[in-house]
Amino acid sequence: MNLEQQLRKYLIMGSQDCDRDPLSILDEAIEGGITAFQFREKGEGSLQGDEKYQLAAALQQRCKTAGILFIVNDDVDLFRRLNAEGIHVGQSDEHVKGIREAHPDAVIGLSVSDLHEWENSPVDLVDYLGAGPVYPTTSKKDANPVSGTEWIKELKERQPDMPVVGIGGITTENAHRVMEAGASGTAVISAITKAEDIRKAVGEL
Ligand code: TZP
Ligand code: MG
Repeated sequence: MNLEQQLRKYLIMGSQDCDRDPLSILDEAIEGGITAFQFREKGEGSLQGDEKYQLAAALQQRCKTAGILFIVNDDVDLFRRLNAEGIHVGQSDEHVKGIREAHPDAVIGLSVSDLHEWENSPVDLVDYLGAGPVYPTTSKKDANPVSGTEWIKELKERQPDMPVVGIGGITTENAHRVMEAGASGTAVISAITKAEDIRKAVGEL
């Protein structure tokens, strides 16, 4: 699988997103057919320190066994300590240039919410872009204004060869619109973590 294919069904999750054991949620999502996983331990109720590390390491092991791309959100130290395949950063996170210099082979993802962010980002140094929030989301308290699927189209016009994943408020119902706009994949939290039947939800995405 190339990176674009790996980004197709992208689960983002931390313990704060889970009403039950994160490992069993990940297992069910893997059975359902996710292709990438991002460990995003962040916000109210999230784990810190060794608890965070232990959970990340356990989730990473599951991904390794299943052959699924494992990406760490934000935390460059954790990414290094785990020797993870990839890191996803936002606009305010540690600068992409330094990460790229130290880790030439890492998969680096960058969030861009609007043209101003895109113009001011080192987009040539990253491997994929996260575009959104495409729709309103309740999973991220400080989310930017909704960008709609138009933003994905615009990014693909500007950088046709750059894989883009849509993020924010994506459900089994609207995921097709994100793909039709040119995205390589859909990155979701609640559509999977809050699904009654996780395997089915991943299949429908
Ligand atoms: N970044 C932009 S929106 C978002 C993140 C991490 C949250 C996505 O969660 P959900 O539940 O899929 O809307
Ligand atoms: Mg961030």
